Amino acid sequence: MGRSLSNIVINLGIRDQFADALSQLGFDFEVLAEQEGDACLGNGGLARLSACQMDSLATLDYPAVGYGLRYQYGLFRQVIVDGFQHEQPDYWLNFGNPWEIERVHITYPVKFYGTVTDEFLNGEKCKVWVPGEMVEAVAYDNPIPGYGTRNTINLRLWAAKPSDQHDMESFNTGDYVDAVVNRQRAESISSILYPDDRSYQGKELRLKQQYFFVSASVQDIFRRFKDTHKKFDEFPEKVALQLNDTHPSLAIAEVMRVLLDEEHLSWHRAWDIICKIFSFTTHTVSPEGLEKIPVDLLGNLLPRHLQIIYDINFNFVEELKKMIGLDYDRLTRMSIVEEGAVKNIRMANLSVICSHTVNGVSRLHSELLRTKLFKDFYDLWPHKFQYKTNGVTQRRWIVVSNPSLCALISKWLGTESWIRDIDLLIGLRDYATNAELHQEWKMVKKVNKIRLAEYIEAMSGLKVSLDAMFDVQTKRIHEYKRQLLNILGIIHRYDCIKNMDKNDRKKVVPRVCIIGGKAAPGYEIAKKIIKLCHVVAEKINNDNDIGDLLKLVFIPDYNVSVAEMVIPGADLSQHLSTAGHEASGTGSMKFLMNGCLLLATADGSTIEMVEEIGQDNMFLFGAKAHEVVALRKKGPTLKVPLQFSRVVRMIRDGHFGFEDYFKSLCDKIEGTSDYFLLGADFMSYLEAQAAADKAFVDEERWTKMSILSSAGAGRFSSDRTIQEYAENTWDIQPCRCPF
Ligand code: OAK
Repeated sequence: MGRSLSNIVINLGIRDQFADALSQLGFDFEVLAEQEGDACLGNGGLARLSACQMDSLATLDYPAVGYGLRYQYGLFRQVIVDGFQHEQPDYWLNFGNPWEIERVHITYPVKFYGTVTDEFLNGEKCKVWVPGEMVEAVAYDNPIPGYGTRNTINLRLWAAKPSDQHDMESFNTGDYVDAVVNRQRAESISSILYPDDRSYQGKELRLKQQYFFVSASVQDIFRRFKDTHKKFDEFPEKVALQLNDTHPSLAIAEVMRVLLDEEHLSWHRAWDIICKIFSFTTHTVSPEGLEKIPVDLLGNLLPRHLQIIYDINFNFVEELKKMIGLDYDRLTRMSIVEEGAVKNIRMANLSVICSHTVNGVSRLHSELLRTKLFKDFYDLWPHKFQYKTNGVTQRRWIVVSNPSLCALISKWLGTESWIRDIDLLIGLRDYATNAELHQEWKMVKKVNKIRLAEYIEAMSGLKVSLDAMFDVQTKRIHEYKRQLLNILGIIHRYDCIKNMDKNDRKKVVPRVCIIGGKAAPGYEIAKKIIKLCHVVAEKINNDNDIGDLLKLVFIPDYNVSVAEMVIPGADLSQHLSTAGHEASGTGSMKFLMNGCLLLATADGSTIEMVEEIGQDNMFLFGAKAHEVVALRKKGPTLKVPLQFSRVVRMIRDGHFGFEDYFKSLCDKIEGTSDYFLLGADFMSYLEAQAAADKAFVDEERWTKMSILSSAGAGRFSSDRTIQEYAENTWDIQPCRCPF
């Protein structure tokens, strides 16, 4: 979520009154707002997408509730020591959280472990789960006010507390110390966010977190429904559950369990409800990214849920056999249960089978889902598959974070309505060549560059030139996002400048290259990329011969509030994922809205950006998604450019020191190991960079491209995404506040 103060007072329409009131008390609003810490309750794109979507749901008056975990420790704080990433705990609740309302009376018991027995109720056989452990989920509400509406929705986060019944036995048997330790174990469920956004380690605590979150939320949903409704037949009309990736997909088994074992519906009726209420969005491209839960782990922690999942799978496979016959390969692929040395539950298969709609997050992503990841399912149920290209909220990413641009856009469009109706941004196109707008547009960029330059100096002591192109790549560090390609490009640029004579140097476009992002604590290669960035920066920034022609800065601890400052100050932003690997990407949308030019591969949502703003207004490069497989097949016969081999050699030869440490990194991108095709895309990348340089020196052209970038950003508002979900997936109407 990042910070809340500015966002909240702006959405409530009381920012100026609030600032006045503060100034009467002797405080400056801007200064005060900067004091707020970030709520970092997620890892990256997936979580921030939800935050944007909550803002849109509230603004568009949809009756929605967001559920999540109230982690005591959010995402680690990244500290850089000698160029190496270190992780420190983010104890964000240390000074309290003024935005949350603790609902002491809204608590639910959450059960774990134990056994399942068969019992008879009114002559009917039923299952009874006798749990081995119980904890209490306490609700903390975080209000999300919409913009220009009185509608405020709720983000309900659950914290784990020991239940009064928790291990009472140990107290009774006099094992006092053990009993207290066990109570602490309960609190540990919501204590920490797993900082690795993609690898599933089959850890019990993670599974406990997922079920804790799901169980409390499902109980809350049933309680609310039952407050006003008697018959479960109405449930699908009133409830739509959106699975944001597979992380909450245990909800399927949980709803089924409640309907069967607690509400005593027949399997047939319960299953009918399940199929009508769930929809699933996947946010990943690679099969390895799909979550699997070891059967042993699940069976031990949630024995009844495992039974239910097996039953769902049995029915599904039987139906499937009727449809496709005994095609065992396909049956094996589509089964929810993965056989093998370790038996697993495939949460994605469960989600696809039980959801009425499966969404991808960009058009390309959806195509990859239909033709690769979920091909078998698409062939069976083509009608389930849709896509909703992601979007971000212009309230946070322009109005809050770039007030000067916000004022400028409103002035030229003659209205503030674009803040709720983003399509109006297109009106800026009419002034794309207007000299007066150009002047003002450049002024706004300059103000934001000054703010960013001051931050860089305060943080690193490095003074950067405002005349230089501010070239930014900020996102989680991943091999597929290819921060390494950026660094290799920077080394190449450095090497070229070093070999230039005085005259040629005069033609070099000065650059300040900014890289930022966190690496998962156990992701060694990603950590090496961070260190490489630092050693290269050290060399370049201290080379007096280079001066302002090139600077490299690593911005530590990239989070929402850092992004709010970095994005408006960027001239160019880089989105370098190997085509076919970024499901959507949302950072690019924030840069685009802020009039920052994009240098990018044709991947995820970038492809749709080209359609909106035109290829001439972006710097596209690299292999296309359909070419990537063929390039990989070429393997050892693939020729890499000399320039590429040269920069890798510079690292290997110790030009930047630490050559032993970087050996494994270099090995990963040379020869047949270059899975993400840095070598194959290198020349095309350098050409795109040269095109960016050429455009930058033509100020008029650059400014026009920048205006057209903002003007074309309308499609990438989360308002559009949410509207599409409301209409095509959830079938819900806005619900306006009557007063
Ligand atoms: C994280 C863990 C598991 C699966 C997916 C993710 C994730 O962060 N995915 C990201 O989701 C964003 C929002 O849809 C997309 O923009 C990114 O491309 C995608 O990598």
